[in-house]
Amino acid sequence: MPRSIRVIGVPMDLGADRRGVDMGPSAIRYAGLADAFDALDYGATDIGDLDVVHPELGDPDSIEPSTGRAKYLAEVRELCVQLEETVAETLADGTFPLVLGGDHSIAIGSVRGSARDGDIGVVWFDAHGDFNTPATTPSGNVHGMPLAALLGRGAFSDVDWTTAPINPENIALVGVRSLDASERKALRDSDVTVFTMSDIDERGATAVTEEALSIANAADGVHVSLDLDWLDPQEAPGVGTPVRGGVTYREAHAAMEVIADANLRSLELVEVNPILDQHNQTAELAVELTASALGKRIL
Ligand code: NNH
Ligand code: MN
Ligand code: MN
Ligand code: MN
Repeated sequence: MPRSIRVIGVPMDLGADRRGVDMGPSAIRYAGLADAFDALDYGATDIGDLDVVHPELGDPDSIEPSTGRAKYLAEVRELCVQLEETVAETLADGTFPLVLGGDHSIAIGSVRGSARDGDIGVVWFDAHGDFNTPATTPSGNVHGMPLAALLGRGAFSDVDWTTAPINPENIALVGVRSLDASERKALRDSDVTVFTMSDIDERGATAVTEEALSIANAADGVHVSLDLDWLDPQEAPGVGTPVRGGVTYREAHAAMEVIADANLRSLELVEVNPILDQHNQTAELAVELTASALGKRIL
């Protein structure tokens, strides 16, 4: 990957019910992101935050999908178009996009941007499947749907997210432990590979991440999308939808050290919610895991 990083903040909370995740980019910066780059010998430029409309100014139902519901779809889509542009431009300039969320709906923009001029795969670290569609979602929250949107599933074709920028055979989900019933069925019927927490229990975080990377290995590299709720809530309490039984601190670092050896094209960290956090520990963890993914070693 290039030795120069561009940090892109996305203070988005329209895709999730819990307000506060819009402060994620600020909390991650405050936790010492810039210093982490210095220690790694990376050049980094922070371009600040993209513009996200406030929930009070948007209309959750301005777009009614042909089937089901997706709250703030118009606003999420507009932001994702902006983010897609920014990520594609960052890559075209020969720099590495590091996207700070915000809720996970922003991955629609980051992945589309990363895939625009390249053939890429995706490794998605998450407690959840993020594979709902407007028809199957129990919540109406787009942050539970980005993978489905990226594959043009369900009513997402209504808003031109039709052409799949990525191949389901090049997508691996890692750390899953919470699936809604119809989401589970859709995943089982898809070509997406799912590594559950049981796989990590049995084979270890390193082996599972290596296999996930071999699945996501495409000609132009891998996009890694890291939802902090992938970790156990004891390590990462500052997330909107915590699920017990996640990876430990050490397992998370071990997985990121495997990522560091891969052909990494773009990276995003999402769902850090400072309002629900304890002393910014989840944001600090996000910084540490970023450093590990970018090559930081103990010795
Ligand atoms: N599956 C639930 C939904 O679709 C929760 C999704 N929440 C997440 N996903 N944080 O990563 O609403
Ligand atoms: Mn806000
Ligand atoms: Mn997610
Ligand atoms: Mn999640």
